Amino acid sequence: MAPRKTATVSSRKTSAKPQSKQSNGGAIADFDRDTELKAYREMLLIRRFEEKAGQLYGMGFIGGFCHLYIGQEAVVVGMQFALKEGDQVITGYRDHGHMLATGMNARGVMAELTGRRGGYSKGKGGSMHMFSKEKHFYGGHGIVGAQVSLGTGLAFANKYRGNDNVSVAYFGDGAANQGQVYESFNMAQLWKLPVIYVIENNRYAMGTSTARATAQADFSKRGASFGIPGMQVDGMDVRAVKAAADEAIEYCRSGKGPMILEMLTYRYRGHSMSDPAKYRSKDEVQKMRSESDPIEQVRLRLIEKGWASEDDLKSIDKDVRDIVADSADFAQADPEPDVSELYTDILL
Ligand SMILES: Cc1ncc(C[n+]2csc(CCOP(=O)(O)OP(=O)(O)O)c2C)c(N)n1
Ligand SMILES: [Mg+2]
Repeated sequence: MAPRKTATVSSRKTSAKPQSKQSNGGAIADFDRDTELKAYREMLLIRRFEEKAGQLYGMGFIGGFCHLYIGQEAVVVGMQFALKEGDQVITGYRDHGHMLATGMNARGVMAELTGRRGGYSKGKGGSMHMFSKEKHFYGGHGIVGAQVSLGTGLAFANKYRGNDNVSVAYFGDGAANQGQVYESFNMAQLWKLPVIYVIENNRYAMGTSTARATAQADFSKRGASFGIPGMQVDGMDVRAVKAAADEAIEYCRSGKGPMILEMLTYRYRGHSMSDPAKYRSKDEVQKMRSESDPIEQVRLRLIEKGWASEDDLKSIDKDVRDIVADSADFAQADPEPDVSELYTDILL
């Protein structure tokens, strides 16, 4: 079946965006039909979930900060495809996608956003503070860069215990300029810790572009003085992410130490829900959406290869929308925590 006329995303190996390059030889994982469908479903779940969270925020159901991940879905889904049970994930405040990708359920995440009992932190944490030991998700951190040293600590624990788990510490281009990142790099390389540093370079730290804030804009080289290898990856192509993740995980799991993966990606929405977005043009955002969208790339391949019909994809979209609608209903109906919970789950 021919691709839809409105779609302009190319299904070539790499997307057409200007910063798109990959230094691991541009490796692209070979996805079979089931894997493409899984990637489509999982990225779509994150996208629809985030759209709904944005709506609920606008309606006043979600308070405080809320940072949406829309546009960056291929990074976390591609990485997660390469991990095994027991590997840990930690990230910053733009974290809902990471939670869903690790398998945390939509109800628990949405109910946490609305501050309800059924939320992952019993309604007491909110968007930036959710955890799941069961799914090996260690947060959700509002302090820029904090997760880098904590993620390094997770790797230290793995090494100390002698298991073969790796930890993945996600952080942004802005966080990459933070001092504790380099203290962590030093220790990780010194002790050959199994940690993958995933720098999600979405080109902006709040309203500041990397061009204005970054002396070394090739973030894959940020570990060079410690001897930590890095790769620059097309973070809009889930197959490129998976290929790079496979390489990094093999390297880390075999005891060689940390690795950096710089994911070239883009966020479509503002930094947070209260961002007037005056630092970039609408055209820039539109160009990324129409030329490099990670979900549209998969959709086109599925159609072009005859692996799915428009109806098949509509039915996936319906399933996903149902999950998200159910989570939103739950998140509005579930009660808020009881006042007696004010003094539980805290360190005194
Ligand atoms: C230590 C610290 N400094 C400043 C802030 C305010 N702040 C929140 S997000 C952010 C930008 C970080 O950008 P980046 O690391 O690129 O991540 P992105 O938001 O693009 O995902 C800043 C400066 C903070 N939360 N913590
Ligand atoms: Mg950024």
